[in-house]
Amino acid sequence: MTVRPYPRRLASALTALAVCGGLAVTADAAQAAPRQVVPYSHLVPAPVTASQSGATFTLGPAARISAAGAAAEVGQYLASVLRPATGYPLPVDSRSSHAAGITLLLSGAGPELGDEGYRLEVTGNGVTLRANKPAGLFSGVQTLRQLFPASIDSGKRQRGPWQVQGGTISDAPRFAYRGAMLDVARHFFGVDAVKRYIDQLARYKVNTLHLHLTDDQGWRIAINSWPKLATYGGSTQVGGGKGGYYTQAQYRDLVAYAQSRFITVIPEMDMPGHTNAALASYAELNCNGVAPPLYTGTEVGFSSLCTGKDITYKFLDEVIGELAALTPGPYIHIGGDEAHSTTDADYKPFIARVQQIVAAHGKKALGWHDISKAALQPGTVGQFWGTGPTDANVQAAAAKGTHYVLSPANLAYLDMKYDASTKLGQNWAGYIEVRDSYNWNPGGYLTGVNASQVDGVEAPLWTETITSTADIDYMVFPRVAAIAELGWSPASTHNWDQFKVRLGSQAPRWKAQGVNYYASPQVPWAS
Ligand code: TNX
Repeated sequence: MTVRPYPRRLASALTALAVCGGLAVTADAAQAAPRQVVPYSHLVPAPVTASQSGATFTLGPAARISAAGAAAEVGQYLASVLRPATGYPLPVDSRSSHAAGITLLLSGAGPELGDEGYRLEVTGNGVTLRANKPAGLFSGVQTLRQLFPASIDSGKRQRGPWQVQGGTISDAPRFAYRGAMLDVARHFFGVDAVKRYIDQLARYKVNTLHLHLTDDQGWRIAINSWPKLATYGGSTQVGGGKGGYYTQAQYRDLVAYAQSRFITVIPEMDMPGHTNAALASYAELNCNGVAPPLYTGTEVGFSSLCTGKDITYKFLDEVIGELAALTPGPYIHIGGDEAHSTTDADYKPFIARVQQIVAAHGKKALGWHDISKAALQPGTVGQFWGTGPTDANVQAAAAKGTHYVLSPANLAYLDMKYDASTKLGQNWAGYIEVRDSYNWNPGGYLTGVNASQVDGVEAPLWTETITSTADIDYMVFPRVAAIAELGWSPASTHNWDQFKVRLGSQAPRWKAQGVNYYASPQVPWAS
């Protein structure tokens, strides 16, 4: 097994945690604990409260997982993630208690933990995880995974012992929306790459995957009523490669896979700009009736749907109708960004009408914050991607009650370079080292937007320069863990000096998983 050193300085580090924030950790008990187990101070995201005991639990070859009724699916998931490295059978059944096993219960958690919170209790005899909802058990399972030695994350059998530090953790998220976005339009990524990403996000309690499905360079989802969108509009990508698209069956499979990880998929159809792939596929969508060629460059802002034509709204009604039918989540993302080729006089009524179409299909609209200049319906959410905290249109919309998800491009964008030496990515919003991505407060960031109007955070990965899963890994890790922590952990736990140590402790896990992370010099990486 990978032996994690249990540093002498831990007791003082834990005391510091207890003093500075919501983490109540008993330093004395920590000191008495055996060596070589993962301390609660290494968890990412930081839990609300964590208190270590003197006990240690060892998962043995005869261990069972108890998970009855609605907990059974999470129990099976837990077994499936623990089996490869342990090599143990870990049967899952509904018997109420097991010696030296793991028990998942949908009772006794306490209403303050909400739908996604959990309470984890580890004694010498076993692990008990309680939550109000399966989503909460799933959050707790991610915590438990991080408490096993890092070699638990290997896909191949490793040597134990599989020990877990005893104690109690009580945890629940700060924000309801904790997202990541993947742009599959600039470069297409197939189902397996997206599933891999979903599994990586789930580990850090991210609960929303925004898929940027359409842009100038490609249309990535089959639409039965407008088939050329995918077959022609999806036939290329940035740089001229062959592109691709998801069949509806593949998209449903992705959505179901995400759902099994308690991740909601939000499909984006970007409009009225970023629409060259659609305009190239159907000449009648263009104001002049002429289809432009497919586009494989990286400029933005040159395309627009024809907002004055009736067929545009028939098109949107049919496309949004199919997307809504395929998507169980509450939101359809309508884009709305960088519509530099659409006048304000055309843009505002267009956005008003699109919101009605989305509502008619039973969904709520989410749009890049550019939509704030149009009249927004109650329930429409803006996604802020600016590079500074003050935006007059956002302020005005917020004054009328609009909520926002925060993705400031100079803090949360995963496609910005870390520094001048980063080969991948862009730098129009500046360089974003991991410390920058962590050191801001989503609840208090936007001028004129109350904390109660911030639904959460999202880390977008635009893929103009990203062509492989290794590229995705490199830009996403470690920064997505920082954004995920901002979304989950109480503001009181916010402390870069502690976070960088916890983040550093993830490296052996990423190595065990084969994640191609960026080893930022700001972080003391564990070996
Ligand atoms: C701006 S951010 C865009 C995208 C680009 C990205 C590259 C936003 C809403 N629009 O079209 O891919 O910059 O960083």
